[in-house]
Amino acid sequence: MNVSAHIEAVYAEVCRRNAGEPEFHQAVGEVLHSLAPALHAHPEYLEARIAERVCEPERQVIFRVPWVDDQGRPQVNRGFRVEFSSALGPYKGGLRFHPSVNLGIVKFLGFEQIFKNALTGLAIGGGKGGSDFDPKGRSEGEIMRFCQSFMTELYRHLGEHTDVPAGDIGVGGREIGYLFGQYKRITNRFEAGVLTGKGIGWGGSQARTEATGYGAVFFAKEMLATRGEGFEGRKVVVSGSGNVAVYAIEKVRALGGTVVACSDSSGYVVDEDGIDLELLKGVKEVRRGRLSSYAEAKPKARYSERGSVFEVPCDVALPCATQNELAGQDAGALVKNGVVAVAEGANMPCTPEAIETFREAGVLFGPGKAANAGGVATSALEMQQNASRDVWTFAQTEARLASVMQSVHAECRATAETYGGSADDYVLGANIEGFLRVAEAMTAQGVV
Ligand code: NDP
Ligand code: 2IT
Repeated sequence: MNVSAHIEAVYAEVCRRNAGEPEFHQAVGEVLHSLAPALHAHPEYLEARIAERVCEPERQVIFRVPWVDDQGRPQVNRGFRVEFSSALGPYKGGLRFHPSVNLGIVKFLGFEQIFKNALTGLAIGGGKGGSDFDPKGRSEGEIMRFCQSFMTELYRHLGEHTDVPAGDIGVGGREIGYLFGQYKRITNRFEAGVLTGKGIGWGGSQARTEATGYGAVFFAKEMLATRGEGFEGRKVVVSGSGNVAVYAIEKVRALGGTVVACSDSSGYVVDEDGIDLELLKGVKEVRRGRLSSYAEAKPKARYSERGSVFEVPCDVALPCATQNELAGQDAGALVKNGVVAVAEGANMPCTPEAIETFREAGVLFGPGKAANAGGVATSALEMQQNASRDVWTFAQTEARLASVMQSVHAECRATAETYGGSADDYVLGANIEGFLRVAEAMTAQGVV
């Protein structure tokens, strides 16, 4: 069989059967187009039609989320949970609350999650969910009522051995608290392992809040180390200013780098002294404000609503906001300014054109399913603590996170080389390694 032609046929069929879902096509395309060497080496996976089967979610749930706003007016949103693959463990992946959420976005995120979770080596399947609810400008009461209504439907699909959500864009510790409270009330069970990202005092893990941002920096550190370099003295640009971005900034600073710029969906701020983390946390986490008020509080910093944060010269770029935020033109600007490494803290932030630009320029590129795996890996560590009714220290948990990121990095390089690529081809390594782990389990478990 001509493997490349077969892959093209599978991809065309996925696009046809999932019309109008461009992000899902993009995520599937990226994985499928890495798989030819793996399918050559493993004809049994071709025979078992693993690629075709893994692109079809095991279950997709779409539901109405009615709630009442502060003015007493009924509101309605749409809720989603796509349970993509349980080959390696219970469905695992975050919930996103953002007005842009639709089925195609949830499917792209769920698909990425399958291979990311496989790379962690921690027995978790892949899933994702969320809603087109927009939390911006909503009161505490509205957020709580929305979360309660969302969970009133979602709870029947969850369970510590079935499906375990966590946070993502628009869902942090506050929302997980309200979701957990409602789950507990409906089921009359304190089932700690049903959600991750919980508060430290009631089943949460130390270092889960920090894990995605820290993990992305650990991954970038490993990439730099392959060239005998590190973060010390390096200029770094981080996009976004949410959970992932804030803790990426914190870890870059701890490793001696300087984060000179970060952003939100309205604009970006440049602070050549290095982003003031206490000020940023105050603006974003405490007051839930806009990044523009960072510059108001610090006149030396420059805030801009025009152009892109990736035009700011840097040695390392960490896109930590959202999908397709870094396009070909941004990649061109980064390369022109001499960027050495790019690691994706967000899911699929770089467009295919941007990735190609980095590849041609020899820039080290860490794809999200490897570079941001630290968040979900630490969620799996939270599940371990819940299952054993144990509580680990921050240092213990961070050390496990660091070692997971080191192995993900090393395995991507080794697999890329085994399958005929350069060790620097993290895209090839991550896609093949993630796929092989899932394919092996799917084959062993039969046609289910
Ligand atoms: P947050 O909601 O905490 O922060 C999101 C940040 O991204 C905000 O600064 C937000 O700006 C910005 N942003 C969101 N949408 C857009 C947009 N359309 N254009 C430009 N900026 C945008 O989310 P997280 O930090 O948790 O998530 C960030 C990324 O990391 C996502 O891709 C997520 O899937 C991924 N991720 C998250 C993990 C986690 O553990 N939380 C784990 C692995 C990956 P604004 O406030 O203006 O909306
Ligand atoms: O994209 C991701 O990996 C997450 N949002 C975290 C998922 C999780 O279950 O911790």
